[in-house]
Amino acid sequence: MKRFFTVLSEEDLEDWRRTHYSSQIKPDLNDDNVLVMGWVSSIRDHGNITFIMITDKDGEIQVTAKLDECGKILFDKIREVKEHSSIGVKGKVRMMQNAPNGAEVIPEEMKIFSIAKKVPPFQVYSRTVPNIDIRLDLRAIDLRRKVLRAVFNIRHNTLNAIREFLNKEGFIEVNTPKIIATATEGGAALFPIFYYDREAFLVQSPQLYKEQLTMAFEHVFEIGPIFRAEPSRTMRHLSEAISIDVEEIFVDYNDVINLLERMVVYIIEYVIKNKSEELEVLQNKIDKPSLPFPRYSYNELIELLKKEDERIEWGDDFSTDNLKKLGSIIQGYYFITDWPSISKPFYTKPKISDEKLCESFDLMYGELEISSGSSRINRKDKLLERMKKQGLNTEAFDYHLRVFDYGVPPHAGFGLGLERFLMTFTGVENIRDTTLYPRDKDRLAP
Ligand code: AMO
Repeated sequence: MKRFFTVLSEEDLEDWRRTHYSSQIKPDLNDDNVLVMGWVSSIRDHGNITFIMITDKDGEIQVTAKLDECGKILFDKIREVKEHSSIGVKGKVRMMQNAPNGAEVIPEEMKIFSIAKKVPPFQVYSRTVPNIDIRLDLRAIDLRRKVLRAVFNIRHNTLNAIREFLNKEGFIEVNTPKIIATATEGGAALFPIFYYDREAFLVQSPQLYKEQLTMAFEHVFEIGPIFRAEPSRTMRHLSEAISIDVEEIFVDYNDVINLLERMVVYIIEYVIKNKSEELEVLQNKIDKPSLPFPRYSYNELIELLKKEDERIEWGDDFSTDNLKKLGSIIQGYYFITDWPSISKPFYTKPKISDEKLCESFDLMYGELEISSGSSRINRKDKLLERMKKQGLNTEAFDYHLRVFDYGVPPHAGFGLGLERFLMTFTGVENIRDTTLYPRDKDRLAP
């Protein structure tokens, strides 16, 4: 049979409006007229029958065009459509066991809103694509891949769970400045920026603001960006990450450890309940972790690592090799508590029984640190003393220190890195795939 190549033209939306999403195209709609829209994720041409998969936010719709059913003009037009094009199809639903949700659409009219003019340098159907930079260069298209849509749907669900959990616990959500005057997290480098005629910085952590806000609101949380000038490219560092910051009063680090582990379990239960399909796409079976998570003191782990012939001295932070070793011995979520005072930022409260140690913790998942927190110093003289010990210019912190003249209550809190936390239950190995548009030393666009 002679095939005429249609020159496709792009059409306007006009009065076309979607009547159903893919999730609604089911056998119970058999024979109903529908109008579906989305992007073309695959085309299979078998001569007299062509299958087009339209993908929308919920999933896929199979459109089955047969020459003898839809007529030559429409049939030829359908055969010319390219993957990724944005289209709308009017037609009738027909039961079809092998189609997604057990039903397909028999086309009667089609509009091509936008034609894809290029073939992307990766397949949307493949689970993994070798070079992440090729994907990141065309991230909006990369995000059309099923695995990544599953990851970001789970991310959305995780944020809902966090808000629901903290609401129930009596926390209020706040937003604090992202342009700041001074550093808070000693080791991590700052990004300087121009602020009118002065130098300012992008925030490393909402630490000091969340502490101050507990004076009026008692229990606060923030979900917001933190910026860290990380010199090296690793699978677990971003220059811009999202931190879940929590702070509350009249509690110490043990109380927030309990809160954090309950929150982790709440989120995982929530995701298992609401996002089972997405977890299946990721081929990631997760079990609800049991409470309480194991707790190890820093001193205990130093002993353990020394027994394993690891290079580490008391007072050191764990090196990448040390963490790998720990991860091979301890799986799942666990806490490392009571760190040396010198290894934690100035606001961390030393232990009353032994000032060399502080009331602090990290939440780990194997070798990955996902959160840290502590009891905070709430007395001005102690805070000044510790700042001086750490060689900080106390005058630069005047805006913060003056608050301590007005009775700051005992308080404690933590920061949980959202992207790293997501890695622990999505099975994603590179942190760049738990953030939409990752930033690192070499990447500033898209
Ligand atoms: P910390 O500096 O340990 O603590 O950061 C808290 C958590 O944030 C995440 N995180 C990062 N994630 C990706 N890329 C990065 N470059 C990066 N840096 C940090 C980690 C980390 O555990 N103010 C304290 C928190 C507190 O005590 O409340 C703080 O910022 O998951």
